[in-house]
Amino acid sequence: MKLSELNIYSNIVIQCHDNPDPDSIGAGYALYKFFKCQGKQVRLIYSGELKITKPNILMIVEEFNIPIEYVEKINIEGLLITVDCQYGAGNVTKLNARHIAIIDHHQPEVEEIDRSEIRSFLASACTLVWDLINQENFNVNEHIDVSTALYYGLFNDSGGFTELNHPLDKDMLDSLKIDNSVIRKLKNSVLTLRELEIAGMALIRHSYNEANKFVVVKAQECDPNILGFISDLALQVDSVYVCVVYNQINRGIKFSIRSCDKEIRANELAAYLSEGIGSGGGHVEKAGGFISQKEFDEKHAHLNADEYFLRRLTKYYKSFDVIYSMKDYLSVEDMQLYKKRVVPVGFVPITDVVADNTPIIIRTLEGDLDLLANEDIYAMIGIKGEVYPTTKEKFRKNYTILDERYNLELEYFPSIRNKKDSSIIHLNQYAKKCISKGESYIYAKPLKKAVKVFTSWDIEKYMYGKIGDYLAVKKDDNHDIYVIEKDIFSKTYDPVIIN
Ligand SMILES: [Mn+2]
Repeated sequence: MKLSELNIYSNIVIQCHDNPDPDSIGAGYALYKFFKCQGKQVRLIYSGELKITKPNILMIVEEFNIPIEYVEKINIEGLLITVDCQYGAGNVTKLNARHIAIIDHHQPEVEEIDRSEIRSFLASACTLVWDLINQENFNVNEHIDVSTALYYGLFNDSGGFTELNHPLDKDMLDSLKIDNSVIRKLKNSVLTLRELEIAGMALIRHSYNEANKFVVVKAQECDPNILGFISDLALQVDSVYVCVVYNQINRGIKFSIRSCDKEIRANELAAYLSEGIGSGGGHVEKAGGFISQKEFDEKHAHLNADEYFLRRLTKYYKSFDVIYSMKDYLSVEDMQLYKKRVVPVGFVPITDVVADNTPIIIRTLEGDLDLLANEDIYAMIGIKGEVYPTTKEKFRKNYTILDERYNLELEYFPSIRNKKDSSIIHLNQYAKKCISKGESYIYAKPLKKAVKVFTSWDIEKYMYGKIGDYLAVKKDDNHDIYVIEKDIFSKTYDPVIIN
């Protein structure tokens, strides 16, 4: 859905979820400003049993004169947009309205609303609104109150930016021009004395697993930031390598994860714990997620949340093998020989898009890559938008250039951020096709159990292979072990049939 599609309405009411948080208010306020500038009649409202009392929320509302109104059940003329929530869902009072739109970043809960934009992969509703108003050429940075509110919304929903995962979240964070003095005040007005007590009580009642050295902590209802605060503390315990801190709020379970174990990535564990019932992600050491109560009740009705986390974690630890490529020997006896197919991939010589010696970030769905641009680096772009740098010399030796644009329909096409001037270069405008010259052979087998491979070129970070992905080893180098994703494998390799 595009915001311009909503232009047919002259009366627009934007509704935050009940008991609104900074994300809902930030996203709602940005929409409010956007539609106001289009000359619409706009109201920003919330409903429910409770009026806002949290100190940081009162502060942001006051600081920017955000015209948010508390309403009881009312009838809506014109269009109603629910933001950071879905019309008809449990966390938002259902108001009488004939025309409805949804803008949200949680798991889809309602189906019957046509006009909806739900992107569950984003860390905040603020990011989604930022993207939507950008597409309408509305420059948020001309409204410092709006950009600061968006910033604070993402801050709040992502454990203080530690649980960011998607490149769009990072793009917004990098590009917002904000009022730092306000943010400083807000960051230091998060805890109430009551919440300090909640943190203390939560830590007293932890469940510790000795065998795997993880701890699960349940907190009472509190701001999501407190979960991060509690987990940071718990991880510092000498015998705790991984911790999960959660609480139950009306529509689900919010959790925060920390890990200092190199074989356990917090973001991956977050995705595992919420698989099929919510969403989760973040960084290697810090991550978080959300589980929808409805999905949880449907799939795990017999468990309480504590039992669920303890069981799921134990299952996780049993779910994978670990391979250290440099020292482990991999038998190829049960593996099949494959030849790499000649598929066009994309490439961009880095200095075609930024000046020599510029510090840059290459941003992809898989994460950020820090580089210093020089004439010798070519960015190769794979069929799923994955980027791997190569040298000019290797490129010339191994690839033939095709004079065609490399166009892929991706959720996020790789981009480059110039760290000197913060400009963004969208690589889809520059990528060209090339094909590999040589022949390449591997032994591979589909995984029956998940695996974590510490490859020979990165001993700090492992490659994760899910069941169904392929474990591969180069035919001519038995220490070059790695994982190939199922989709990529089927599009890239053919079995070699030996008669
Ligand atoms: Mn949110």
